Amino acid sequence: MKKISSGKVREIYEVDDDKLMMVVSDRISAFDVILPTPVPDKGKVLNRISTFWFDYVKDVIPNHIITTKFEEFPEEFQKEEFRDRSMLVRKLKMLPIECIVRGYITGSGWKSYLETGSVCGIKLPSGLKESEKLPEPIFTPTTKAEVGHDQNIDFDGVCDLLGKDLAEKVRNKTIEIYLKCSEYARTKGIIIADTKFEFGLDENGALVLADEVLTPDSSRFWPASDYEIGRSQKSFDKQYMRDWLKKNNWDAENPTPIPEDVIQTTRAKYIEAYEKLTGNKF
Ligand code: Q0Z
Repeated sequence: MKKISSGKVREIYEVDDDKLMMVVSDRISAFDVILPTPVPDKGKVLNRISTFWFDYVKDVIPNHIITTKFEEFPEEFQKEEFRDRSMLVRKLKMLPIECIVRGYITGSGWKSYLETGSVCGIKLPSGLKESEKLPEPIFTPTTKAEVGHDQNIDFDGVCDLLGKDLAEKVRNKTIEIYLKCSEYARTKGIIIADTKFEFGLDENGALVLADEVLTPDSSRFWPASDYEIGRSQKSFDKQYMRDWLKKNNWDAENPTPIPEDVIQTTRAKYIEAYEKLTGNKF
């Protein structure tokens, strides 16, 4: 099996000329490093969340999924390590941008707003408070850096890379998908503050939603019950882990194992997010 790309948490294998296998591990990152102890079932939960959203927006945008069923995987991928955590997908020509959309002003967007009043060339109203809901979601794309941090670009930068027609389509779809899904998630007690989509083009040149969609790894999920303007928000999934790492001065240079109760509490949060969003038992 040929591994073509390895992220911190996920892996992609080449299947043939037009198919890829995406595999989601149980690894978890916090403060930008992979922790030494995996969270059991995290990969399965994230794969199911992503699958749920691909289906939820299938009338807005086609997606890259061929199958998520183990029995339908190519024989060489029918190994237990791939079961329930993998997707067979169409190989696309990926667009060279990350389509970030923000419904709330936080993180690097908040930093940019404080410094310039704008994010990716979009002027925002004055007087916004940290974590405040924006009047409407904003498209704040980045270019994919091979090494180091992705770079913010404005809409004209996207037009230079994709051409005006495709740039407008990608921006409009990004906002439409985010609005539909974040409004739904809000009714289930979860605020999706921001997220990142990746798109590709298929063999006919059609725009297709790819990668993972609206998981806690690609998005900021906040518990709606704790939301308050004017401060940073608690992470739905990682707060307990982050608090423990901080309290214990956990050091990535000396990566001691994470205690079982911290892992189990974190596992339960991923499962809770899945069950709240989908109404299904994990
Ligand atoms: C997505 C990534 C991951 C590391 C390549 N359908 C597709 N066609 C072509 N390329 C991709 C996809 Cl999803 C593709 N990535 C991002 C995913 C591990 C990097 F699981 N890279």
